[in-house]
Amino acid sequence: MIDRNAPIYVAGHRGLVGAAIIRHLEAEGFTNILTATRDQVDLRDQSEVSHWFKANRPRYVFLVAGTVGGILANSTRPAEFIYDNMMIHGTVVHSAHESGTEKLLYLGSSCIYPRHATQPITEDQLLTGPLEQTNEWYAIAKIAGIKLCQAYRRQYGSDFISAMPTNLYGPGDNFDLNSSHVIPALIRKFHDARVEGRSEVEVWGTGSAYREFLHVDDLARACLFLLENYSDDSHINVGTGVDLSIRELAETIRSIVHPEAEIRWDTSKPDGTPRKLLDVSKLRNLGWDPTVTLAEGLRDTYQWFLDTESAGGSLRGVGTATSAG
Ligand code: GFB
Repeated sequence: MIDRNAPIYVAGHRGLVGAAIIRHLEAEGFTNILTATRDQVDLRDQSEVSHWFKANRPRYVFLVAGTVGGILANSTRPAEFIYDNMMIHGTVVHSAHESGTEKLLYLGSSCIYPRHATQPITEDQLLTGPLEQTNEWYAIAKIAGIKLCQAYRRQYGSDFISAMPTNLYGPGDNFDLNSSHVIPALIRKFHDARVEGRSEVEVWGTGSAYREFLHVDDLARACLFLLENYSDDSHINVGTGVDLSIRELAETIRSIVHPEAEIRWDTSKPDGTPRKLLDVSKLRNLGWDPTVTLAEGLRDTYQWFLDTESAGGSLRGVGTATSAG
């Protein structure tokens, strides 16, 4: 077990994932959690990051910062997605090495795998075929992050590990329709239609794409579990091992938020990758399993949306260069 008093840095603490990791670390009794806002450190700037690491010397690091977004943001903002993420991965990994960080966990994404990967996707399918075009910029940056960790491990013996989560959702998500992922987008669309007395809700694509979803609190548990129990050159998948079609997802969210609504499919919008179900046997064999079902997680996320909206809080997440999840 990691010493609960050791300095542990969460890069990206205001994002969906980072905020969930902070909640989990606090619940686990960590007393020395380090964070830095974008005003304090621009994670794309090597000199700022090096300076911060030298001053704070974290013993452990969760590298969960990045510019993130759904299918539309990925396809329309390719420069931000590749530049911000490549820079952030590079500066943080390098500074962690320079300042003697004992262990670092880097978080990637299931979009690193080829568009036509064999399902469920095992870790060894990385770099075996062409990527999905709607998110290849982000995927290339995420693959570079894995390779960075491997390179520092090989050349310097750094204990830097990589976890590849499936699609995430949960409290603290981004509900802005131009940049969000599908779950917050559909919660927002069905909710707004109900409140405004509309019965028709537009959902993108054909509904035939399949996606696997992991609640962010489960991901946070998995991240700490891996930091404490995993040390290897190879990245490791993190998911539930179960997926569903976007049509089934839309119907499930409709039943929770606005059961009378009718769904209209906007087929001018892309489906993206047809399926990306992760093979999670490697993680299961280490003894980790998710705990939140999709039905529970969707209810919990909708409740968070309602509570935050009525309290006047932010529903836009933090899709910026230092703090997204
Ligand atoms: O969540 P999403 O944007 O991410 O879209 P991806 C998942 C599926 O939901 C796609 C459909 O088939 C979308 O067409 N969808 C339906 C919608 N209605 C909506 C809507 O209103 N908003 C959104 N956003 N989708 C992202 C990647 O891909 O997943 C990233 O772009 C990253 O690189 C992330 O890997 C986890 O799964 O398609």
